[in-house]
Amino acid sequence: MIEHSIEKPKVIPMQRPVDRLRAMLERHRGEKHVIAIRGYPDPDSIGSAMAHAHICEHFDIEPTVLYFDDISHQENRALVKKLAIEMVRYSPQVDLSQFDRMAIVDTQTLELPPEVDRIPLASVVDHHKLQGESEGEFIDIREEAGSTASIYAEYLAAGIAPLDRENPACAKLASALLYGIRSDTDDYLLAREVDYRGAAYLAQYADHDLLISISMQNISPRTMEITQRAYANKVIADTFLIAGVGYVRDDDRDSIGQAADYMLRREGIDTVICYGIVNNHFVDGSLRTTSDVVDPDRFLKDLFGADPYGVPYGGGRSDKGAFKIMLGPFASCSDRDLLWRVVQRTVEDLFFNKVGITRD
Ligand SMILES: [Mn+2]
Repeated sequence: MIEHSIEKPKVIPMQRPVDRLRAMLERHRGEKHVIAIRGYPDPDSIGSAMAHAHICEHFDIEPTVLYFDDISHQENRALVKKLAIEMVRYSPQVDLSQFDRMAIVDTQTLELPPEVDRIPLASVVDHHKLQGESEGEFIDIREEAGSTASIYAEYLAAGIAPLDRENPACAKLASALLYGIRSDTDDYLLAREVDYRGAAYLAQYADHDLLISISMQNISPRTMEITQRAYANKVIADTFLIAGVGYVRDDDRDSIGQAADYMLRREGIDTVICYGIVNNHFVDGSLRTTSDVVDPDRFLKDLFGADPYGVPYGGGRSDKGAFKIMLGPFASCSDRDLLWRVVQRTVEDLFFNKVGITRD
């Protein structure tokens, strides 16, 4: 008889992320934390920040949600207004010395003003591609999640800070998170298990009439006009479509992405890049793809490279990406048409070169 010596497997206690988050927040009871939203607030980052604030309050931590760029999409403005979300727009007048720690949601890389960057990092919760080592006491980065809101829904479902059906603030929070999941997963087309689980939990608490009224926001005339310009300027190469929309005001920056969404629906097209000069200062663009072979993150990093500090001009996730290139002193060019033509020509050249098609 052969005896197998059976080694007992070592039991390594696997701590769930929610337990690690709880332990981190326990350590900081009584503090003031700032929750930073990087870039333009979108439903996912807004909902996640609200959830983080709600959880902080449960641990006797006073939260402040801080954002840096204007809320430009009309749906996002409706979200903030209808949910009466309290957020502070950053300005040098905001007294940052009052904050003990900072949490960042829906991003890992901080492009924050240095005075904000100095605040010790308590947590990083995100679903974008891992950007290398993040420092922070608590880190939960899950590329398999369709939204950061789904990760926060998981914490809430695990009971870290209970939701109360009778409390209107909880209904608003659940609605915001649900909206974040829906928005980042393109109406659940890209949703994975964690997103559906989060949505199923939140659905019990959300205000569904409110959600409908937010989604019914109309397309602004300016977005339609920018989409029209994109359509007029489009260049099609194989299954790619690239369209420059010229000069765009800062407030309408989101229209570039919306124009790209719209163009992607054209039959025979699987990848779209729309771009324009925003606020007279930078080239801003959006990439949308349904292609199996185009990885927006790699595509944009290859296309535009990085600045002298190694920070890439663009990046993204599986189905979309964005880029931003400062014009620097070129912004002062007195001939706006000429400047636009230079930008357009350069972006198109880089693009055609990358996809291996020669311009005729
Ligand atoms: Mn997100």
